[in-house]
Amino acid sequence: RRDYKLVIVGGGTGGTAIANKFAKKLGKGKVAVVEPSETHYYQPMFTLVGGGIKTLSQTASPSDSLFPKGADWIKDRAAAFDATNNVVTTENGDELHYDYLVIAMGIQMNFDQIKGLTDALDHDPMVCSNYNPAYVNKTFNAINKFKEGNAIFTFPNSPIKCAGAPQKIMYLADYHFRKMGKRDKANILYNTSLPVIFGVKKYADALLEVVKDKGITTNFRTCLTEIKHDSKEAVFQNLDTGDNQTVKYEMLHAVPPMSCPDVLKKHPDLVDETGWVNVNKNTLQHQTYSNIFALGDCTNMPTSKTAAAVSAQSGILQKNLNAVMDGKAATPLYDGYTSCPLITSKGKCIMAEFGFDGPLETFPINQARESRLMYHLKKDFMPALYWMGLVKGHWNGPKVYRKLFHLGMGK
Ligand code: FAD
Ligand code: UQ1
Repeated sequence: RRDYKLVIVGGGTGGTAIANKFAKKLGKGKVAVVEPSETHYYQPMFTLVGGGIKTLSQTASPSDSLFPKGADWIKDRAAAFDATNNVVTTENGDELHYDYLVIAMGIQMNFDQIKGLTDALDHDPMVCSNYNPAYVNKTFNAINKFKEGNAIFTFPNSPIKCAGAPQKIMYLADYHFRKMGKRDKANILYNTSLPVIFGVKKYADALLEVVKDKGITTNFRTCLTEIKHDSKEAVFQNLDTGDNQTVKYEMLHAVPPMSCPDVLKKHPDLVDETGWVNVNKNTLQHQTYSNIFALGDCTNMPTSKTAAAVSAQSGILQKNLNAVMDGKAATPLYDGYTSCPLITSKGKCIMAEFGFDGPLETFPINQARESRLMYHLKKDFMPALYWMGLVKGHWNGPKVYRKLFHLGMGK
């Protein structure tokens, strides 16, 4: 049995940021971070690795180097939660007792829910996925090896993190095919389970122009259900009619179905009926347990799951957890801020930024337009903002700059 003032479960983007915000204030040995992985990946860069613009090693850093000195790193997985008695039990059987708990466990990849997908990822060099560091290097290899035929990019039938990533890699593939003189040999298909290309109309309208200009075919409500890599075939289900269609592929970039981690889902008092950690979307406080907060991909907040969202959430969680520790109430501060830098080619980016109610753009320009400056912001500036700002607990999102650029007017 170990006693802590604050236990943080998950030491990825959100958990590391919160650990750094509280370790000094609460003192040595008062904060524990439960995180099994020795390597922390800057996942937003996976798109650029798949697109041959950055390397996998540039995305990785030892978890240890990011955690605060005064906190205890419990290198293990949380296995069970007893929220009534304030205990987290790890797989090794450690019982961590807490006064306050922060859940930041991210989103679970369910590759095995698509028949034949793991097998294809392990054995077919032309089937790839930017959603796992073990497969991300396959993406650029497949783009390079591509000769002719269908290049298929999929979007699963579930919420996912970074909803733009399944199409960003398609635009980078289109760029490389053109550069290598084989674009006319490629039939690029975007097969998405969604009924739209993007959830926010302003950016969806812009992206529909992008796919039209590039000659890409979009198939909506079209869900990958099986890969038969021996015959280079993929099976897609039309989610409206239920009809199945088998399509030949030359290369296929797959995005797995995702869910809240199973360990959380088995606790009905922690998750809502849709299976995500049940927090107040404006305060980040748990709906049932006032000493529990959550942030990031594992939560039920109705906004797009991104590191950019975690940045805004981390500042609000800090304020509200501090208030609750001081015996005060949490304040509704979160507007759903999230951002998705939609790379539309090498050197071009649509910087989507929005909240619960629509666009929340930082810069005083129309961000639905493709921009070279935004591309460099994403490629060259965001990594430093992530490593030195966000995970170290110093970056709470661009809201102050948005206010400044808009001179106090607007949202
Ligand atoms: P994570 O950072 O994933 O951390 C969750 C942690 O919990 C992990 O370290 C995991 O090991 C740990 N964990 C899981 N289970 C347990 C357990 N049982 N016990 C203890 N620990 C556990 N975001 C952007 O803002 N911009 C982008 O352009 C962008 N592009 C992306 C492209 C790709 C291909 C991917 C994969 C992601 C992208 N993202 C992007 C999304 C972004 O990386 C995530 O939204 C963000 O990292 C979420 O932070 P988190 O703390 O919720 O989860
Ligand atoms: C952001 O804050 C962030 O976290 C560091 C990202 O993660 C990689 C982002 O991609 C973006 C776009 C933001 C938002 C920040 C600005 C300056 C628009």
